[in-house]
Amino acid sequence: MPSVALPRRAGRRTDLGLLALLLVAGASGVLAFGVGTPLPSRVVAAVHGAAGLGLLLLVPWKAVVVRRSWRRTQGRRDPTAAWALVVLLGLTVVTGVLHTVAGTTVAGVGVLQVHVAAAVGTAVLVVVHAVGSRQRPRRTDASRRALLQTGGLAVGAAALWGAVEGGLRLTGAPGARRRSTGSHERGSGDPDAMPVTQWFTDTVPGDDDGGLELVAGGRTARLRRRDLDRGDTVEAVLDCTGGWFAVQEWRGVRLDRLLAGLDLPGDGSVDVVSVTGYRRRLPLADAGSLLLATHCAGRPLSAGHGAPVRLVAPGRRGYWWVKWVRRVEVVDAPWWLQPPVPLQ
Ligand code: HEM
Ligand code: HEM
Ligand SMILES: Nc1nc2c(c(=O)[nH]1)N[C@H]1C(S)=C(S)[C@@H](COP(=O)(O)O)O[C@H]1N2
Ligand SMILES: [Mo]
Repeated sequence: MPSVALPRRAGRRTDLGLLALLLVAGASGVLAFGVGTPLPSRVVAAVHGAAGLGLLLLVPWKAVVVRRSWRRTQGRRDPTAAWALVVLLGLTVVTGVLHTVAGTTVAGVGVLQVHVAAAVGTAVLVVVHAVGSRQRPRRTDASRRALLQTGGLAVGAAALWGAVEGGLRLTGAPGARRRSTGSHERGSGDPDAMPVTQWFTDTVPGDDDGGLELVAGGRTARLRRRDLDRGDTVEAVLDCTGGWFAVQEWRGVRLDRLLAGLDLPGDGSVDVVSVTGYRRRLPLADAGSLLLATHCAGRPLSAGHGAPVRLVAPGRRGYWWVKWVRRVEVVDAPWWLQPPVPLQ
């Protein structure tokens, strides 16, 4: 190709802009499942919303790239993968906004579950698409002009996010009352109205009153349910990554009180294991804020919500709140030595 030709791949910056926004949206989306405390979750959700909405700003430019590509290839390329990408990304954005504006389920479908599934599909297809089209960064991408364009895109994305937030407040849509994580309120103070949620494939077990095994320093103690209701109470937010939250008063025994007097490692962890095998490992240093709860809102836990006893982990997302706890074991291993999310 002669050197006087136009840049062979004009529209590169548009594509790289899309790629950057997708990377930020994907990373912040994953991060969103890991944060539960107000400030970090607000920042992550805002960055995520801005990056996701910012994609829309590039649609007019991308349309030029797409039209030119079609003219050039004249139907010689199979468009299926490109169309699948358009559809999946569209579904991702629409479900993201729908969850933000309206709530956790729409016509019985968990909007956020669809959102995450569509996002994963988008990620796979965009890698195939980007690798296939070989759109690489160049040295000139760090030019003053390119930096200004990047800044403009970031400002535009933030403005779009701000406009959505403002719109929610003006219209009083449910989204105006959502939590810092983006979750919508469901059944606060009323456990019967709170959803019963399993992380992945776990199921509510049948009646089990084998009690609780407490394993520490090579010794095992067996505790009955009534040994665990020691009147310690805490008000805490159960915030499910499915997109809902509830504030409840939980009652039972604080973990540090349960472990008092035992021979404990200085910086160990505690494995909290369900009768179903579902498990999470938490730092022993958190024991003062963790509760093994037998009651919620003054009533014994229902089977669905974790009877006879469940973990209450304030500030952590719902998947840490192990239900139907059968064993609590103090271990030397660090808490992060476990799958980042449960596997069942
Ligand atoms: C945000 C998601 C994206 C969507 C929905 C999308 C969609 C499309 C579509 C429909 C086409 C025209 C059909 C085709 O040539 O395959 C196209 C062309 C193209 N895309 Fe994307 N794209 C996206 C992101 C990207 C990214 C991240 C890159 C690279 C970093 C990229 C690079 C290209 C290139 C180079 C072409 C032109 C190919 C040619 O001229 O023949 N796209 N894109
Ligand atoms: C291709 C990747 C993704 C894109 C383009 C995307 C896009 C979006 C958009 C546009 C919104 C609405 C923002 C608003 O209206 O303010 C949203 C919300 C949300 N997304 Fe994503 N998303 C992606 C991946 C993910 C992933 C992987 C997760 C979680 C694992 C996730 C979790 C969420 C959550 C929790 C919200 C609600 C945030 C809030 O209400 O403020 N997203 N997403
Ligand atoms: N054993 C077990 N505990 C579990 C789960 C599970 O699937 N199995 N799901 C977790 C998730 S994802 C959430 S959001 C909360 C939901 O608690 P709830 O059903 O009482 O509302 O329980 C957590 N504890
Ligand atoms: Mo959850």
